Amino acid sequence: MKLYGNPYSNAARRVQMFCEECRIPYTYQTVDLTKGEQYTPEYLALNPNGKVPVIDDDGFAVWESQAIMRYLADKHKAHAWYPSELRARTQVEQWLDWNQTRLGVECGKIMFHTHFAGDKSKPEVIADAKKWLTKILPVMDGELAKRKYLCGDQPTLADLAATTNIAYLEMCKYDLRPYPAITKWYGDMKARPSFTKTAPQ
Ligand SMILES: N[C@@H](CCC(=O)N[C@@H](CS)C(=O)NCC(=O)O)C(=O)O
Repeated sequence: MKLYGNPYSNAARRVQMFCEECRIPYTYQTVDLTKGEQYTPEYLALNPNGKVPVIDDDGFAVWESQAIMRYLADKHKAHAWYPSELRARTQVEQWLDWNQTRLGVECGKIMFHTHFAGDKSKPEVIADAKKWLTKILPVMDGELAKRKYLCGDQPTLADLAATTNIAYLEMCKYDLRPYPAITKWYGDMKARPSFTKTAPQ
């Protein structure tokens, strides 16, 4: 399987972390987003969105990081990461959706306007995202105060996905100290070899 990603992409990183966690064999193809490699006809044939990640699994292309994770988890029967029991799976789905539609949106804005937008950086977008995070992060902190990981005693796909978004906040020197349960959880996730292995150099 070929994974097309970029080390600074939170979305690509969560897929790579999952491959590392489950020892799923993959070759990593770096897509240079600054050179527009995501818009070449060859790349767009794999992912018409012009974004990373995408996988090419023996001719089967899948894009959207969390869809890729689900596909790989089912394919490799990684039930601990993506349970088959209905309610346990639904909790993972719930946090994955929350990650994409709530947490990730604001973390992405902060990361882009802090590190990538250059002279197009908009401080007002960062300020607005930070305002939203004061509503979003307490939800996560409150739930993590009740259990070690988002869905229980063991990490799941949801923890990997959220970790790469919180890592964006750390790269932007966002102060997580007001959220002790997130801080503790993030420390645990960072201690995993899959986090170190996938860190941008
Ligand atoms: N929802 C998508 C997000 C993909 C995405 O936005 N990727 C960014 C990097 S994190 C990208 O490739 N940006 C390049 C561009 O927009 O030109 C996923 O989870 O896979």
